[in-house]
Amino acid sequence: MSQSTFKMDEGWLEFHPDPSVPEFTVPAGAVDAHCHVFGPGDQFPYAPTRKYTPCDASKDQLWALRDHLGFERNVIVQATCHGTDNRALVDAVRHSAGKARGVVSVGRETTDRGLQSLYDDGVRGVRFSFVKRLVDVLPHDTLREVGERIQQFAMHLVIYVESPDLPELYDFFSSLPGTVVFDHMGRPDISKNPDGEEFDLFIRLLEENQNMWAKVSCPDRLSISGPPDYADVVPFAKRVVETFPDRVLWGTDWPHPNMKSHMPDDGKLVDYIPTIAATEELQHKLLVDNPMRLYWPEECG
Ligand code: 0GY
Repeated sequence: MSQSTFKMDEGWLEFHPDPSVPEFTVPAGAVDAHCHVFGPGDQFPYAPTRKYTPCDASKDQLWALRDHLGFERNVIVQATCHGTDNRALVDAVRHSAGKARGVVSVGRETTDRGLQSLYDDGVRGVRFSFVKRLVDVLPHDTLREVGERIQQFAMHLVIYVESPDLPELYDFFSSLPGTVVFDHMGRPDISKNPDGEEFDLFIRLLEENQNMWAKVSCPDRLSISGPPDYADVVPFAKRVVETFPDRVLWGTDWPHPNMKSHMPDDGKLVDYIPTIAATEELQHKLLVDNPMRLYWPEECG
């Protein structure tokens, strides 16, 4: 992969060059609701505040993966390596022929006019990270202010947080307006019991707040037992899918930033889906109905 101005971090794992064809056929109209584009850095520079420099991962490579896996649409999520400069993401969404939506990262300096312009480009959500290794400042105040301002545009919040930090953030998250989506099930500690105290708290958060959704993505990030079936993550994701069938989303997380243990085969990640959503009905909700309702409501009749 060519890369000139920016050199990817030492030891950076690049996305799988040749993912397998999945054995599981996703339903027609399926949405990959969590993926990223990186650069290309020469065209869309990485942020000076970034905590990592990835390999470039372009929109055309993302469309190729989408087609290879049998998906129809993407939700592209701003990663912290691009900070609040959403140009790479917006460029991808604009060139997607309506097949992608975006979730950006913005600061309080973004005006309502700026939010409107992002909405017009296909952006439907704003993401805030509470993962300490990825950000310099935890974004409570900005999140509250921006979270209130985006309601007028029918945009929603996306939050990235890790399970040890949930207890102290529980009340804050519960007070947020509108739809709130949690990345990767709030990153549970998979060495713990899926019916234990820690994961119960995440389940309770969604039970008590009907406005909250969860992405049952990234078994590769959470698993200790590892690929290809990520068996230890299954009971966690299955519990979320079966408890909240109308409030779950799934995504590849391509190009899998910051993976240290291995690089997943995206085809095998698709084969993981029926292990957490066992029936056709659950699969359809997870991959089509739910993401369409959140990201393309105008097509839902
Ligand atoms: C992810 C995972 C990570 C990174 C980011 O915004 C990001 O930089 O999302 C991570 O390092 O856990 O959600 O794809």
